[in-house]
Amino acid sequence: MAMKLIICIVQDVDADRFSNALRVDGLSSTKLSSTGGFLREGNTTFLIGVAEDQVPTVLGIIERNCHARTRFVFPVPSSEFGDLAATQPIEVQVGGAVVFVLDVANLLRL
Ligand code: 2BA
Repeated sequence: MAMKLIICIVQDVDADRFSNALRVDGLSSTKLSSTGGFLREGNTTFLIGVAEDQVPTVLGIIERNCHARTRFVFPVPSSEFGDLAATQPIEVQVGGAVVFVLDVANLLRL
């Protein structure tokens, strides 16, 4: 059976519940501390190696445990002296999760 690597970026607030839910279903994962390039805030990246037929299971666990949230952020002013228009907060929807599913050539334990 082909293997897949699921790279999944979630909000920190969802990370523990998500990690526990994976473990309950007997799925291995590695949790990395990461930082979003846009918000420049901490988020959590999971590496999850699974057989291809387990991918839907993982996607279901993500959907049940990782929720979208709205954030309001102040954009960086466009000039040194700022710009009144740029002081208005903008609404940003974060998550539930950003998920990449990659083919795995080999899984080796050496
Ligand atoms: P951040 O880069 O901090 O982005 C947080 C949220 O800000 C994003 O939520 C998106 O709604 C918004 N956003 C990002 N770039 C934007 C821009 N140029 N203009 C306006 N709004 C923007 P999500 O899409 O749910 O992404 C959550 C986190 O997932 C991201 O945090 C980043 O760490 C990661 N991510 C998202 N897309 C990615 C990608 N294509 N490659 C690698 N990491 C990604």
